[in-house]
Amino acid sequence: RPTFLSGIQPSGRPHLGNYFGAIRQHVDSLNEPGDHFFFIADYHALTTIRDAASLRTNVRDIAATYFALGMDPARASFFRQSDVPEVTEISWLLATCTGMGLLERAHSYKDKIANGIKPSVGLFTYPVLMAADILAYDSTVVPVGKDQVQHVEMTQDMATHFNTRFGEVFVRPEARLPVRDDMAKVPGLDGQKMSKSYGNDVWLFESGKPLKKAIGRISTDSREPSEPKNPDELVLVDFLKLFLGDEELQDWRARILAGGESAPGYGHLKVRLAEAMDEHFAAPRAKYEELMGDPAELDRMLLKGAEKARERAVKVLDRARMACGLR
Ligand code: AQP
Repeated sequence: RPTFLSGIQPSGRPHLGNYFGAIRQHVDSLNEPGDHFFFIADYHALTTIRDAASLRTNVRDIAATYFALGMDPARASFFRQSDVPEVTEISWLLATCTGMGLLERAHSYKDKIANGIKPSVGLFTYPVLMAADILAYDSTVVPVGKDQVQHVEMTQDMATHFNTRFGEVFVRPEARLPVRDDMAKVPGLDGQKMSKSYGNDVWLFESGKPLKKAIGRISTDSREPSEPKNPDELVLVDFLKLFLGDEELQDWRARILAGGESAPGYGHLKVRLAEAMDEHFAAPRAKYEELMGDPAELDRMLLKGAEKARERAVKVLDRARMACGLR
């Protein structure tokens, strides 16, 4: 019986990349038989959020977003990472078997450094805590976006290192990407990977004027609409692909490619994108707003979700402690 597990950081409001790369897959996976664990990675978020009130608000924001988008607490344990403190102990056990070289190869760490982010030790050891998150529940399927695949592979390595030393304790997980490649790595407004920490993201429930403003920032060039263009080179078309039906998308693509009188300008495409996105999220946005009105209920739902998760993690930690001689 498979165990699905994934997490999301409450490091800001979830963006379109989080939605298409992760949240949607998580909600869809509830239709597959198995056990389902999804969590809000608040320990991880401490590497970037240093303010208690913001962290609490962000956690509720992510919870309301998931519940509004169809996360069903009757079918999944949806919880706060820090409500299962066993993962921090598992993380230590894994750290003692993990070579520095493995962590030094992490792309996400290297990209953040290259983007001028000053690293803490916590940011460096992030993949070890993530491995503990996955291994703590005997997870077998980890639905993530492309940027997280390397971290799941590192988890496999850590599980193997531990098991080789101490016996079969941890179950080896596999990453699962969205079927569509454009959803596995959603571009940001500047064409790079959409990421909260790069400031090129769009909140998935953005609407009205702020949405138009965000979409207005999608990078374009100064070519005239009448000039024929390759639609596959336009970031704007990458965004349209996420929201339009195939027939409409092919029509826009053909008109961009042909150029001339009937070719759409970038402004025209941006208006259509704002409209399609607004409409796509209209119903969950209303639900999200309603849920955000009752923070105590959100907290209660998260605590309830942690019960089953903790039960499972306690067992796995017990196994690991016994295997390495701590008991
Ligand atoms: N651009 C993206 N396209 C597809 N999937 C994405 N994910 C993130 N960005 C994209 C997926 O979202 C899930 C949760 O991500 P996270 O918030 O835990 O961490 P992250 O990957 O580090 O997301 P960000 O926005 O890039 O956050 P920062 O800037 O704080 O690091 C993961 O499954 C991820 O693959």
